[in-house]
Amino acid sequence: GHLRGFRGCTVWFTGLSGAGKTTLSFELEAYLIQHGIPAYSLDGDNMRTGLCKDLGFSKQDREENIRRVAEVAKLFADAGQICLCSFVSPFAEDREVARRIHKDSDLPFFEVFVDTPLEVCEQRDTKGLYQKARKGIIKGFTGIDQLYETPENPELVVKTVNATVEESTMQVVDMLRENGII
Ligand code: GGZ
Repeated sequence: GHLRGFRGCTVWFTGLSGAGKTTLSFELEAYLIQHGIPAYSLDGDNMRTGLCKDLGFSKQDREENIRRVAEVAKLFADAGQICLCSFVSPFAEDREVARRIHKDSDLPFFEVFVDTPLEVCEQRDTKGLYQKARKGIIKGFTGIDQLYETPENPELVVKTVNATVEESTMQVVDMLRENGII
């Protein structure tokens, strides 16, 4: 569509399990909605239970997961939404595919690296997954026995250690303002 108040875009949060991606995305979604800006969050919980339920965590499956998510995000962005995607997305080439899918449709794409050290994520271990990965009960866990490729040129780096969720949220809001999205 061409007549709308807000330009849609995708904000892509990448980082380790437990880094705070979904927490940040939900806080940002609430902020945007409160300000009358349409926003919608995608994450493993709503994608891997439906559209991506045939996929696991091998490199190949993650690649396909990210591709599908990016195609869905593109549609939300094209519909004028700020689509907030929270996926570990550990591989740089998959994140580049997500970016390309948006660029090819002239839709703004912002990669946000939620930079929380592995030690902190493992300490938090909100879902007990790191413990299971350490014991070998879960195989191919990002940061333990599978790679996380640190983003080299993200639009924004958010460090969650020594920052409140509100502060981190405002960092992303400022980025959206500086880029004329809101
Ligand atoms: C990483 C895993 C794995 C493995 C299950 N590796 O903290 P969470 O629980 O909610 O976030 C993780 C989520 C990762 O799914 P994504 O769709 O974001 O992954 S990717 O972008 O790489 O496709 C974690 C849980 O699922 N989880 N097994 N092996 N995270």
